[in-house]
Amino acid sequence: MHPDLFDALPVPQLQPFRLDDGAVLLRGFAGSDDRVLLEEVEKIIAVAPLRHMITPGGFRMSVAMSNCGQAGWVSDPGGYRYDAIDPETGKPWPTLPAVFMELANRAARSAGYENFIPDVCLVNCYVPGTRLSLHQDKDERDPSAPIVSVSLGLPAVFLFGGSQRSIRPMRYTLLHGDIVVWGGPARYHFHGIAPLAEGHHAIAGRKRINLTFRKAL
Ligand code: MD3
Ligand code: FE
Repeated sequence: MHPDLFDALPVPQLQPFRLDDGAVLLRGFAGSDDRVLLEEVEKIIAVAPLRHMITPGGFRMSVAMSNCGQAGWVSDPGGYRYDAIDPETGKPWPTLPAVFMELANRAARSAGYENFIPDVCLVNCYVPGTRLSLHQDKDERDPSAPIVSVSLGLPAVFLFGGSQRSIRPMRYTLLHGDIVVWGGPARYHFHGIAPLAEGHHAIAGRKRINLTFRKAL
């Protein structure tokens, strides 16, 4: 059997795995919604194209990004912000698809967060070689709301550090269909993605898509 055929098999849902205080890994939680999710991503990026944003330090980000929802996360030489208008198109971001909302809400509930209603979904697109250096997510208004992240396509090595950059990160492989709910103290920990390895995924092809659902406004 060609190894890619395994990618199409459903991932069994294991026990929720505690990564840290407030951080829960739900293996394969999005596995049965994968095709619909990727179709919705295609529709989003047809309206709000993937782009490499520029950091406030002047560097072009390795990850290609887009957003949907009431606002989108944007970076430019002026800084980071959530903006209701996509600066590339001058138009509002596409709306959050119902299947996105429902999945994020169910995942948050499984991790103990009732009534999680995200207003933003950041879409990250990785190809082999793409990386995301260690950072904290601090641009969201409500610190009590978790972030829900959904991994699709090629596997990635997730780097999970601590409250200071100097703490050496743990490494976890995130697979197609995995969801992580980040709340509690872990919500503000440093994290990143190691350079994506070469590969091909049966459904997503030569890329990894990460969706992060946030209550940003
Ligand atoms: C831990 N994305 O978009 S998802 C990001 O795979 C981001 O694209 C990575 O970091 C990716 O900001 C990692 C997992 C994740 C997302 C948000 C977090 C982990 C987090 C916020 C706080 C702590
Ligand atoms: Fe992040």
